[in-house]
Amino acid sequence: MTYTLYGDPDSGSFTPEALFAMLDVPYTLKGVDLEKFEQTEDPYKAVNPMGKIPTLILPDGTVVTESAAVLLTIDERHRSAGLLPEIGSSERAWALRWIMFISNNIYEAVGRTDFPGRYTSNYYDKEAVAASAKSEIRWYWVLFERELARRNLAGPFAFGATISALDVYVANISGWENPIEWRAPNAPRIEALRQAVKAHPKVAPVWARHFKD
Ligand SMILES: N[C@@H](CCC(=O)N[C@@H](CS)C(=O)NCC(=O)O)C(=O)O
Repeated sequence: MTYTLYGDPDSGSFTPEALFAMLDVPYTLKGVDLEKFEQTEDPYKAVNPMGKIPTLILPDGTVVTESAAVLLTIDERHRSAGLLPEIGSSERAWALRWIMFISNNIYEAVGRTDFPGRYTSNYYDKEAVAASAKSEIRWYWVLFERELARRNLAGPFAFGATISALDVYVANISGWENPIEWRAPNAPRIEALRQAVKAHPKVAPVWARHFKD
């Protein structure tokens, strides 16, 4: 039995797919076409009643939803690969802080830009809902950019020269609502990190399946 991952191109399933590629761990990928709204229908709703991807099924059948939980589960089950710093270390606490920051704030706000109609009963408010979520997203990335600047490591990754699961997660989500024209001047460290993740030899083919830039 191997892992099963539910995902779609240009979605949050990039992170677990890239981590499995880095680890050389086999998994079965099951497509959930977001454009066809398959996430809102059975049989997928029976797997994840929230109707969102990614969802990871462990070899024993346990269902793991929520991108941060999926990422941490992969790290814990392949600990020797060092996808994140050692359990109990301060560096890991720093990584956990920003993984949760991205998951709780940025990924949440991306949902508001993608589906603004879910957040207002007034059809004419939809554009305003999406616009305010977009500026929130950018503000959150500026906060992370400032944090990278404060640490002032050589880069290109969050921990320096070595890629981590946090980098993969940042690269995954930082492209949404933020074209290169915004990223380059406003978040140059995040952009450098993103380009380094994209260029990682094991991640590059996964990137090509998901993203255009
Ligand atoms: N809190 C969830 C959010 C996942 C999420 O919003 N995924 C998007 C794709 S990137 C999705 O499935 N959207 C479909 C929908 O909301 O209908 C997580 O961290 O995994």
